[in-house]
Amino acid sequence: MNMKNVLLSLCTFALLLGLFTLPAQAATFLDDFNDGNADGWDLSQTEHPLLNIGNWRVVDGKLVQDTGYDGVLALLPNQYSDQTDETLLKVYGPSGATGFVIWYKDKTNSVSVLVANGLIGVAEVYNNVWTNYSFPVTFNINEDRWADLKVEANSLNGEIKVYLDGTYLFTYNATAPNRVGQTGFKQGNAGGAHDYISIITPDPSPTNKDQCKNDDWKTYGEFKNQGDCISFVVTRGNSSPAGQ
Ligand SMILES: [Ca+2]
Repeated sequence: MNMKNVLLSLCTFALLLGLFTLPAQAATFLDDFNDGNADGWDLSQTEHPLLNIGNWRVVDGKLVQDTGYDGVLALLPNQYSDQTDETLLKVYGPSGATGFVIWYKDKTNSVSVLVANGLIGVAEVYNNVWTNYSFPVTFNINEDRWADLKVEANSLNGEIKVYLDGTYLFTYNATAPNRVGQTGFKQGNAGGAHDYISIITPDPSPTNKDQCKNDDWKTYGEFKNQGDCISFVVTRGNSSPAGQ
């Protein structure tokens, strides 16, 4: 065995033992539907008790749905916790609503942020108990315009920050403990269209002090020491990592 192979073997052995801990990286998912299909999406889910799954299809590089039913879903298969989601959407008149569903566990556990005529509605569902919140916005459904909706969801403290066309509007404080699940679109009434979606997931953050111990704080790539990591956890994310 020559030296190169020895080194390679040592590296492989070290990797197997988990001696090398690489910082977790932020990731981005993007679909602009310009390939003409919705491959990878689950278009068979709905919150509607009559199980109307809608009529999702890609038209001219946009994902559209307009059956007139409520709680029609288009879901991605991955599980997300912390996330920044952005989409360019159009709401269909005279009654449509469309936007994001996040932390979707099943039809009795999720949070959704939908744009409708003159408002953005948040619905938090925990074990089939609904909490609804409505924020008024200047959005006339009859203007037939496209709008950029962005949602920043913090799974540690439950804060969901909502932006429309690049302007911060409000923060909804989720209280339900379920803060991980699928992400996708949710529509009601006349439905609407989505030109693209992007989902940015940040470096995962620790949620338990034990995740900071035994040098595990190093794996997050954002703390200067174990104490910094623990401080982040006990303040539920309000104490930013010292490295940022
Ligand atoms: Ca598109």
